Amino acid sequence: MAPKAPKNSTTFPIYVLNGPNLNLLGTREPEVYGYNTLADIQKAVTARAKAHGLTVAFKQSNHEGVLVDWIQEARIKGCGVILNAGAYTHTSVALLDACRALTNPLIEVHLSNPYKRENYRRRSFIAEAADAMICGLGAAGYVIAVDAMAGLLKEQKE
Ligand code: CA2
Repeated sequence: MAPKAPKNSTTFPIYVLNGPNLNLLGTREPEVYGYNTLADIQKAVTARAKAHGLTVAFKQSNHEGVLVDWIQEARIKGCGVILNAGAYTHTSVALLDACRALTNPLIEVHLSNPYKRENYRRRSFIAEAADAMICGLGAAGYVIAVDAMAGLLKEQKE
């Protein structure tokens, strides 16, 4: 029998997962992605989670399989997932399948607004599994996602 995902958000972290090239944030294309580095975002997200009494497991990988592994890990060891899958958003059925197996809340985040950009960015595989999507707000979108996650986790407990 599949292990039941934990609901206890005071014990289990929110997994904040970042996909390919997001390690380059703050170094190039600031007009699209802003001036914040991923380390800045991690700091802001961790502080906001703390204010809600929550913790964060913040990770980035350029590798699809590693992201699949972390989503699977979050299913067992996390209370929810905030995912910016980067370009894999638009291509990865493997990430969609992993996300579909989640039983805790999933919020998709994008720094830019993919709907204002190239046509190929309009399709999100992640969106088919996500409870919510936040895009176009830059780094603030991650912090808003933490607030939203706190709300969803509170609803779960009620
Ligand atoms: O807007 C987002 O957050 C994206 O997920 C970012 C992805 C892009 O492929 C998605 O369509 C939307 C790309 C992340 C690349 O980040 C870079 C940051 C600085 C320099 C170069 C790339």
